[in-house]
Amino acid sequence: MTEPLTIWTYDWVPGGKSGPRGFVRDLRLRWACEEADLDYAVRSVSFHHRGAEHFARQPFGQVPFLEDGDINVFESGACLLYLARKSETLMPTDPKGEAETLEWTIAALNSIEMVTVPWWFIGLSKGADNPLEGWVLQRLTHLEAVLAEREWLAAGRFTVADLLMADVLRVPKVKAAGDFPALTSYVERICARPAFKRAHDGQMAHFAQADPQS
Ligand SMILES: N[C@@H](CCC(=O)N[C@@H](CS)C(=O)NCC(=O)O)C(=O)O
Repeated sequence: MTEPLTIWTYDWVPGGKSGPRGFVRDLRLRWACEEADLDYAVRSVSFHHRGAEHFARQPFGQVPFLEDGDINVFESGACLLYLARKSETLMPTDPKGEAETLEWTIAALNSIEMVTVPWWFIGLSKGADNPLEGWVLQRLTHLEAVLAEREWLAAGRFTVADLLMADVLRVPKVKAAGDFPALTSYVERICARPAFKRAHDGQMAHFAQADPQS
């Protein structure tokens, strides 16, 4: 019998309005498995005490990471592409469809999230102007033009690139960055998929069961 895939995340993260629950990146992997009907288990590393074993699997002490038998993968984007090779639901196998999926998956990470994460982080300090504001708005404007013209990023249908891009764009601060109707309806559409809800519910339940009982 083959072992199910194991998605590793923290045992607990803070909840509430400003906590990261519902946005921890293990959700991307859960979502991909749900879309592709891949069997998976979820296991935890300590949020408070990140030990040598954790760093041996994720060199930055972050989550998620993925275990598939004796194969270990870190970086959510790499994990998604690894999973995508197991199911055409996530990535077509024809060269053109695959190339489009790869380019938009990397674009989500390297052209959008690479800008939105530092912008969001700087914004937390509530200083006057955020020096990355213009850069974020420029990237979102360009993406808006793409998504005003089509329903999906790659291959004319849902792929792992949409999963990742929607996950990057659904962060509340990013959603509120400006008036981007095509991006808004794209995120709503992609996140309305039942697989997203199952993944989200799964993550919320995982962290809630570790809350101290009052
Ligand atoms: N580039 C990494 C980023 C991972 C990341 O930021 N993980 C967060 C949780 S979503 C984390 O572990 N944060 C704690 C930390 O950075 O120490 C990926 O996509 O996997």
